Amino acid sequence: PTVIRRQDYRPPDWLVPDITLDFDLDAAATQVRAILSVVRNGEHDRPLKLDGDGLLPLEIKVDGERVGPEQWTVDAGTLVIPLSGAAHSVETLVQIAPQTNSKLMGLYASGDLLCTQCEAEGFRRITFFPDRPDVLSRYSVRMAADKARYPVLLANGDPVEQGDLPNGRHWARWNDPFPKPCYLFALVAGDLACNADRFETMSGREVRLGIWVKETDLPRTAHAMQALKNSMAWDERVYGREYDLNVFNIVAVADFNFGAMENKGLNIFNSRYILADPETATDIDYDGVEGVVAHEYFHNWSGNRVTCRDWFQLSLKEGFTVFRDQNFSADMGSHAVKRIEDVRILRAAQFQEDSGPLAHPIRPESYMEISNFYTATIYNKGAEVIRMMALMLGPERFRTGTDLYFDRHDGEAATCEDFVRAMEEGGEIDLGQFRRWYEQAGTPHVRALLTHDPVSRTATLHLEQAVPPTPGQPEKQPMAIPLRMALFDRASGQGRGDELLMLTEAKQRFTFDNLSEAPVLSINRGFSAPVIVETNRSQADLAFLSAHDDDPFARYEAMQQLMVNVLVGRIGGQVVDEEAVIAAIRNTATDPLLDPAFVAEAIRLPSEAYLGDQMAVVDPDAIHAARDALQRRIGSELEPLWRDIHAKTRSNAFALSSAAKGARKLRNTALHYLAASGAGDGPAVAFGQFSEADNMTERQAALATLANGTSAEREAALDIFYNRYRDDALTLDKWFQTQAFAFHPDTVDLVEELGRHKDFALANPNRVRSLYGAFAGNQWAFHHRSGKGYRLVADCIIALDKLNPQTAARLVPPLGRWKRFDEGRAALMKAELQRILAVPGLSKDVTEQVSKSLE
Ligand code: DPP
Ligand code: ZN
Repeated sequence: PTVIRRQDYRPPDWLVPDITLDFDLDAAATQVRAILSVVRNGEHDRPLKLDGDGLLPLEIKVDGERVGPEQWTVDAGTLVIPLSGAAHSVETLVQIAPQTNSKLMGLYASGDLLCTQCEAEGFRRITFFPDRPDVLSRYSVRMAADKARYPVLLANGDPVEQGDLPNGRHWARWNDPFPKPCYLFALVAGDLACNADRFETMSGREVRLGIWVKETDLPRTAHAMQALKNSMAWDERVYGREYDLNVFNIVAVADFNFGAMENKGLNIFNSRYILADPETATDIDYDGVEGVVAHEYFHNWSGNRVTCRDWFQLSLKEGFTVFRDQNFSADMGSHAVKRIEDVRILRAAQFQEDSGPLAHPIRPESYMEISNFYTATIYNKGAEVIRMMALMLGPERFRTGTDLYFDRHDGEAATCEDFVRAMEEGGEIDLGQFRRWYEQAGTPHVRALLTHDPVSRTATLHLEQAVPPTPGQPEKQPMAIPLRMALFDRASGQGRGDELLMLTEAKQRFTFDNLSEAPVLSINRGFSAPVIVETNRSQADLAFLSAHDDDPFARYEAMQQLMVNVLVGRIGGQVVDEEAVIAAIRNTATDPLLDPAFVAEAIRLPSEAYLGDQMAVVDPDAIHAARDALQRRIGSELEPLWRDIHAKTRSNAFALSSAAKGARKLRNTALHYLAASGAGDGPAVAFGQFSEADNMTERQAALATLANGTSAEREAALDIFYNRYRDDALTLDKWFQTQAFAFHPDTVDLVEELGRHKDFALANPNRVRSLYGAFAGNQWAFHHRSGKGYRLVADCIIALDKLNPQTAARLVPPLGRWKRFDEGRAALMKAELQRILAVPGLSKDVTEQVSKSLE
C-alpha cells in the first residue's frame, strides 16, 4: 500500500462550493445522483479528480450535457475528467448496496435502518467526490424511500421540504447552510421514535433537539438528552460557543465502528453511548453517555466550524475536543476523580502505544490507512498537550487564545500549527520548544531526585529528562515539560505552596531555601504533564503523601506507587514492607473526609498491565500471582472493614447523584476485597448483591467478582444474567465482556467457546470488542504461555478482516507488543502476526498494523 506523507500536502486542484445530492434509497440498491459545482483552484491545467471506492459511474454530465466514456477514466477507483475553463457543473450517477456493506463505512444497513459513516474516507463509497477535509461545500440533500419501511428521513442541517410519492414512497429535502467537508455528511432513514426537546441559546434562539431511537428504547434516552442540554450550556459559558442550526439530531445505531460521529447537525452514535437506564447501564456507562454526547456536541465548533486541513491534523479536533469533554465531565461531577480516571486510561492505552511499534507523534508524519490513526495518542495524549498549554497560560489567557483560534479560523480547514499560534498570540507566550510535543513520539521519562542540605537549609530538586527512541525517531530533543510540585514538612504535614516548574533542559536543578528539615516531594501534581516520573522517595515518604498530600491526584499517585513498589518487589522475589500498604489502605478507607469515589480509586491495586509496564520483560504469570496474593492479604487482614463498608454503602433506592455513584463504587471495591480474602461466604455475599441489586453497577460488579472464581454461584449468576438479557444486545455484551475479562484459570478456553456461541456476531463491532477486545486486554489470560490466546485473537482478525477491516485492525496492537515479553511468548506472538500477514487479500488497515508490528 502507498504511504501518504504530511510533507506532501498540496491544496486541492478543484474546489466544490456546492453539492446537490439525490438519494433513491433502498437497502439492496440505492441510486445516488450528485451535482457538484466545481471551481478551478489557482492556475493549473490538471484534470478534475474525484475519489471513489467501489463505485461505477452509470452516467456523467458536464454542464448538463451527457459525456461519453471516452471523456473520462476511472483509475484505481478515482474518476478523472479533463476540463477546460474555470468552473463547471459535474453530475454523476452511481448505484450502491447498503445491505452488503459490512465495512460500516459509507451508506450501510444496521438492522432495519440505513445510516452513514463517512469519517475518515467513507464518503467516496457513496459518491464520486474530492474526499479530503479541506474541500468545504454547502449541501442540499434529497432522499426518497419507501414510506412504511423508512418513515423518518434525516440529513445534515435543517429540514426544508417533504412530500409523498407514488407507490408508497415519500421524500424529504434537508439543507445545511454551513460549508463542510464531506466526512461530516450524514443521512439516516428508518422507523425511529424521537425524544424531542428544546434548548434556548445564549442569544435567545430556539433549537429543536431530537434523539432518535427504536420506539422501545425511548425510555433509555433521558440521560443523553440531559447531557446534550448541559453540553450546550457549558460550551456557551466556558468557551462562548453557541449552537448555529435550528435543529440538532442524534441517532443511535447498533452497528458502529466508532463510539459516535459528529456529523453537522446529525450526530450518529453507537447505541452504547446513548441508551442508559438503571436496569442495564452501569455508572461507567452513564458517564460514557454524558462524555461522548458532550464530545460530539463540542465538535460542532472544534471540528466542524473549524475543521482539519488534512488527516495529519486529526489531533487538532480530537485532542482539543477530548480536553473539552474531560473538563465538562469534571464540572458535572468530581474534578479529582475524573482526573484519576483519565490518567488511568491514558496510562493503560496511550503509554503502551507510545512504547511499542505503533508509536507516533500526535501529529504523525505518514500513514498508509488513516483509520489506524484514531488512536489513544491522537485523542488522549493530544488532550494532554492542550491541557499543558491551558496550564501554562492560565484560564484567562487560554480563553483569549481559544477565542482567537475560533474567530480567526471559523469556516476554515486549519492545522495544529494554527492552533499553537493562536495560543502563542492570545496567551502571549513562546511555545517554540513546546511544539516538540507535536513532533516527537514516546513518553518522556523524568527523574526527580530531591536532596537536602541542613547546613544551608536548602533542598535541591535534580531533574533529568529523556524521551525514548521510537520508530523512525532514534534521537530525541528535550521537551518543555510543565511540572507542578510542592514540598511538604514532615512534622506538621503542611505543604508549602504549589509551584509550576518548567523543565526544558535534559538536566536541570531547582533550589528551595529556608528548609531546616528534609521535606517530602510532591511532583507532577494533577498529572500536569503526560510523563513517567521516577523519584527516590521511600515507602515512608509515599505513605506520608498518601495521608497528607492536598492534591488529590498526587495523593492517589503516592498510594499507587506504594503498591507498585510492593508488587514489583514480590514479582522479583523480594519482600518490601507490606504493612505500609495495608495501613495506607485502612487509613484511606476510614477517612470520613474523603469522597467515597476517590477512596475507591485510591485503594484499588494497579492493573496487571500497569505492573507489566514497570518491568523490563513482562512476566504475566508472576504479575498475576503477586497481585493476587497481595489482594488476598489486603482482603483478609482488613476483612471486617470490607464487611463494614459493604453493609454501610447499601442503598434502598437507586439515585444517580455523585454521592450514590461514589457509594456504589466503594461498595463494589469492598465486595471485591472481601471475595479476594478467601472468606467462605465470599461467593454467597457476591451472589446476594447480584440478586438484590436494583441497578447494573452493583449487579455487574458482583457478576465480575464471581466470574473470577470457580464457585457454584459463578455458573448460576452467569445463567441468570444471560437469560435476563439475552434479547438486549448492549447488556448481553456485558455477559461476554465479563467472562473475557475474568481472572479465571480457564478464561482462554471459555473465550474460545464464547466465540462459537450462537449470540456471538462477528459483524457487530460491539460484540467483537466485548469478547476479543476485552480478552486481549486481560493480560494474564491473553498471554497464556500456550499461545492459545494469541491464536484466538489472530483467528478473529483474519476472519473479521474480510468483513470489517477497520475493526479488525484495532485488535492487532496487543499482538504487536511481543518485544516486551519473554522469548517464548514473543516467538508465538510473532508467528501469529506472520500468519496474518500471509493471508491473501489482506486489507490495507490490517497490513499496516501488522507489518509495522513486525519491524
Ligand atoms: N470523530 C469521531 C469522534 O471522535 C470519530 N469518528 O468523535
Ligand atoms: Zn472526536
